[in-house]
Amino acid sequence: MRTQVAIVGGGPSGMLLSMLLHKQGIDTIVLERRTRDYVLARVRAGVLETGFADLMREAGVGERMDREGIIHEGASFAHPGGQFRIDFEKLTGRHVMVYGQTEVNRDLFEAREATGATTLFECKGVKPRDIDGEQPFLTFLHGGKMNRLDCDFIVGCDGFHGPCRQAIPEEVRTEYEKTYPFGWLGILSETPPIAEELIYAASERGFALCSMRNENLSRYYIQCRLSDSPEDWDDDTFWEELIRRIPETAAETLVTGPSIEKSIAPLRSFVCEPMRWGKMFLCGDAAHIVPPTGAKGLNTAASDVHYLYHAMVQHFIESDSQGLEEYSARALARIWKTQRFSWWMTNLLHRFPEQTEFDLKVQQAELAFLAENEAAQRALAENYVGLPY
Ligand code: RFL
Ligand code: PHB
Repeated sequence: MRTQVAIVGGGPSGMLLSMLLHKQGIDTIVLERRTRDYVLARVRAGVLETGFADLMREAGVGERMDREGIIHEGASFAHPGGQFRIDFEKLTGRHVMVYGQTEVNRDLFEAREATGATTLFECKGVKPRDIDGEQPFLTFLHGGKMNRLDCDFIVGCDGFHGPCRQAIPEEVRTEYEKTYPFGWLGILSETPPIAEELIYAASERGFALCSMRNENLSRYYIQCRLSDSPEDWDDDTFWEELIRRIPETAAETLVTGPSIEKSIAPLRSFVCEPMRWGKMFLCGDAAHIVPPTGAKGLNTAASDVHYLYHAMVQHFIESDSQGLEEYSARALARIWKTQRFSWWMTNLLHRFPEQTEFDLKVQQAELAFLAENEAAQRALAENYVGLPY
């Protein structure tokens, strides 16, 4: 088998990149470890920056998103001192869109299938080879036999646990990591959302977030201990705890119901440098992870895709490799700003086990400042709607 760009991973990064390249006549093959159904069942991100939505449109996959996605012009922030709204549209002239990652992936799968391009599911033991040579290739088990895929470039869109980052020699790879002493317990329920906009709540009992997917599908999160498991939290206990963490006026409108999904995600900040080695490039969670507080994981994956897509087009169509040479540095410059914002939002809104009385007072003062200061609100809003590419 041979292709121009071999993409490892059929998550949103891999599928979006493959569709954009296909539109430009650049051939790709996507290798995915899981089944199609498994990938589509993973409940993850819900908030898309305008830049992400624009890329979906450019890839020719934006129609359902534009029909069913919900525009959010602001979000609410609650804390023990009160509640305030940040008006993204007024402060930045921009907004975000609520449209689930599951739907993004479904649209991308269906569009790619319609092109007839090859996506191989259930590929085992994918291994990038000769990435610092002239002829990179991948080996993998599929359909009961070993296969070889030759290509011009490999793109690792294989998420945090994938094999591509590990293929960069340890002596050239630097990994920056921060783990947080808590996780997020998330549930999905077929109930109407509590409010029209998201509510981020920094309560004395810990963080809570009220989000949504559509008018009859709600997504809620609460900060939990790392040692907790979803079985420790039956639905009633979850709703009781959520109610204690959100403002009373909001709690009065909460419609509870059985959860249809429940999972715990640990919080982590992580960056791998460089994001290119020889003929292999990393995109999305394969190279970086943010804590979900700023809703930036999927959106940062999209900015990588943007830079790499344009660099590939420049290479294959204009025979100019400068964009590829600059990819890692350009992507990392934006990633670090997003890392800073996600880390800051996480510190602002969570309770930390080691927090001193001084730390708490500073946190409260920061929330009070944000509640009343337009410049501070604008800084949050500009990051939340997405920094320019
Ligand atoms: P993914 O989605 O992890 O996809 C990687 C794909 O690679 C496959 N793979 C392999 N394929 C072949 N061979 C191998 N050896 C392989 N190993 C792995 C995997 O099966 C998978 O299909 O990475 P990608 O495409 O870079 O996308 C990143 C996003 O999924 C992620 O950043 C977001 O979900 C993060 N995130 C959020 N991001 C946002 O922008 N806004 C949000 O509101 C938001 N909320 C969230 C989130 C992540 C969460 N969790 C569960 C971590 C909320 C949560 C709870
Ligand atoms: C979500 O709806 O899953 C979501 C929304 C906002 C975040 C994180 C997750 O900051």
